[in-house]
Amino acid sequence: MTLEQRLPVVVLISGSGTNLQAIIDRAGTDLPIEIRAVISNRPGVFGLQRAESAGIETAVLDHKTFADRESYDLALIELIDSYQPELVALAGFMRILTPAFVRHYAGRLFNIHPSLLPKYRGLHTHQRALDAGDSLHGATIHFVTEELDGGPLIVQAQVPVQPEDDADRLAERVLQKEHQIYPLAIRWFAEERLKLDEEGHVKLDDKCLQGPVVYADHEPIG
Ligand code: NHR
Ligand code: GAR
Repeated sequence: MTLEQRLPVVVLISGSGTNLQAIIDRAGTDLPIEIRAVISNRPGVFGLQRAESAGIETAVLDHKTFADRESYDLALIELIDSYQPELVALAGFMRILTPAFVRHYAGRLFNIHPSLLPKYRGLHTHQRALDAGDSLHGATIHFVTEELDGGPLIVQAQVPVQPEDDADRLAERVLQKEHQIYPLAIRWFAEERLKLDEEGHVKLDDKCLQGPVVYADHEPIG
């Protein structure tokens, strides 16, 4: 894909949408994507305003108005597919997705998770890293599979833990790195350099990754 031939993307959010903002900003420069829609499961979140300000279509599909996860996810699939995306990016999306949903978007569903996976799947990752006394923390972009936060890893950014850190301070520095690695992984995918093969191996430039691409704290990302 070139800047003239943009990859259609749908972004799913639940909150503030700073990762969404980073993607929007880069789509205005070096990221060959077209954000077709931003969808939130929570009404009224700030990320929806960010999308509107950028002239991007928004939709809310409130999980509270559905009887169960299966019917919610079926409606979500229908909504997403109406925009015909080639990539669906979870950016602070806080609902666990059903196997049927994940299978439908196999190989074209990304998530950003605020830990150095496979450490700390699930929630409250910053506090858990602090409680464990870790000296390194960070964030990971991965392909989503049925296994929660267990899908194939693409890229990680490391963030050293500082002695004075609490969960909020640490989260803030991790978030800055998230804003760098998410557009990077999306760019690789849009440029068709990044793929998930049939066996579930991540390929970058036709080479099988043995683990995620890792950016240490002092390295420029990209
Ligand atoms: N779905 C699948 N199948 N696989 C993954 O890897 C997923 C996923 C859905 C979301 C993001 C994930 C994260 O990066 C993600 C990865 C929400 C929860 C959660 O427990 C856990 C992990 C993630 C997102 N959600 C609660 C639920 O009952 C609701 C919590 C809330 O609303 O605040 O869905 O961390
Ligand atoms: C980010 O730190 C993201 O990694 C995390 O939520 C934050 C969303 O921030 N995601 C999860 O915890 C997924 N369960 P944002 O809305 O400002 O992008």
